[in-house]
Amino acid sequence: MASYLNIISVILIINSIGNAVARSKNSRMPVQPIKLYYLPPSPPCRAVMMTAKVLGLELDLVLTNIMEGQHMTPEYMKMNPQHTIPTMDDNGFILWESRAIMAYLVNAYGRDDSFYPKNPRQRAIVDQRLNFDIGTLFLRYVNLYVPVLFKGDEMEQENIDKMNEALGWLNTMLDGRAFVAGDNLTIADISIIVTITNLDVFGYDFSSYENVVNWFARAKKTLEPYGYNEIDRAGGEILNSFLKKQ
Ligand SMILES: N[C@@H](CCC(=O)N[C@@H](CS)C(=O)NCC(=O)O)C(=O)O
Repeated sequence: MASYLNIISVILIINSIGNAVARSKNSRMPVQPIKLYYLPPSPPCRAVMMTAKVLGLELDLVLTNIMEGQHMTPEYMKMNPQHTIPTMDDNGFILWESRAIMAYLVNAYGRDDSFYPKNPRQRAIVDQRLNFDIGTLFLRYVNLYVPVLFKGDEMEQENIDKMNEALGWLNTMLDGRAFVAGDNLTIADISIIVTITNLDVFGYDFSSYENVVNWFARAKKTLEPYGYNEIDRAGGEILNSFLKKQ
């Protein structure tokens, strides 16, 4: 009887180890909801939030009002000395820079690599688009609109020309492609759509960039089930209300 029970308990132990291995292989879910320090209108926060939705990840959103200095407290600066939002805390792993956070989320929790391909050449194209956004497209949007948003200045022609030049480059990158880095949505689309949403909500005319217009419609539709309207559009509308106050 005793040996029979021993055999049963050995079988149960082997079974439970097997189940644990199977779970950890398939689940790829965070130990606890990932904390995201954010503010709804912030463009990089919106990109991270949509990425989490695309991946089916629950976020523990921590409202951080940078207008009230909530990012300048000693606790916040200890976590992120650069005091920017978004900042992510995944069970003690702290990361800032939205594009790095998006890549991490796909690498750590994506069911597959489609949103950030592992293939070196495909990934390089996604990285090129992400770098184009941070260093050129979004930067030129910032240079164009920040003086308008926060100082009430008129848009400067030189900044409009630079914005249009960047939109022209994006238009060319989209030649023959459904999405910015290929045939399917990647984190590069999510990063870039936030920039284009702001331009659209602010009424900036980019209708002559046909590929951009068609891609924008396609990417919006693809992201609709993942909070495009509630997160991205709504955030852009908040920024637009700042613009209208001028
Ligand atoms: N490149 C960064 C930009 C982050 C950033 O500048 N966020 C703004 C809000 S949209 C911010 O935190 N501003 C406050 C500060 O820099 O002190 C990213 O993509 O995460």
